[in-house]
Amino acid sequence: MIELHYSPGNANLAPHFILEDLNADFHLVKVDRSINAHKSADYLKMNPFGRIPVLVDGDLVLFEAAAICLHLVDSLPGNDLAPALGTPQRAHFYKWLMFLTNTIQPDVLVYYYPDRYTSDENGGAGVKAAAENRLIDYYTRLDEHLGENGPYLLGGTFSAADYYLLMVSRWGRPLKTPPREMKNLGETLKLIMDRDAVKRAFASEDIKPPFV
Ligand SMILES: N[C@@H](CCC(=O)N[C@@H](CS)C(=O)NCC(=O)O)C(=O)O
Repeated sequence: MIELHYSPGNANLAPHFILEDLNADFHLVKVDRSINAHKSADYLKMNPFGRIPVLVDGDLVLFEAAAICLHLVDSLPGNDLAPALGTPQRAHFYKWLMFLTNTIQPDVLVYYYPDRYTSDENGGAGVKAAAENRLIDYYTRLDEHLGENGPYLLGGTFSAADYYLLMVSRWGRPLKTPPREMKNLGETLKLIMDRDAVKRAFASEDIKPPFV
């Protein structure tokens, strides 16, 4: 059985949505962040970077949320969460997933942990403000894309990248212009949150509304 090591609302959410969507045989293993369990010797054997999530699938131990998502859509049978290999749509699927994980996700970390990104003890506020502006700009570009080519990242076709979009948009809740308030992105988030898989994942991670 697949194991997903998680902490509520962390980067495990997108893999969790996929597991729920595909009715996979899996269970959740909670990582107790209050005691830094993700820095324990046992956890570091699975992910030497001490980050959440980790997926264990038989002999395979995998970290990096986007890699886990790709592994799940590649390996779990009977799913249409990614376009066919080798097609232009598949290429766009990779593009959006990589944009979300390579561009938005790192700046979310800068926004939440600005002191890690400066050696100036008074520098955190400026680092955070700059990250906030970059994030709002990225979400705004996504909003424009969805206005022209929505309602999903791949147009009319829902994909696992949309689950990733919901995860990273949730993290934008405290921004001065949050993703939920953007016209097209806000509508897309509502559509994604209407899926049973999302409702089940939020419930089992004990995440309460407002979700975005
Ligand atoms: N690129 C990694 C980032 C994972 C990550 O930063 N996870 C956060 C939680 S959302 C974490 O483990 N934070 C704990 C820490 O930084 O000590 C991924 O996508 O899996």
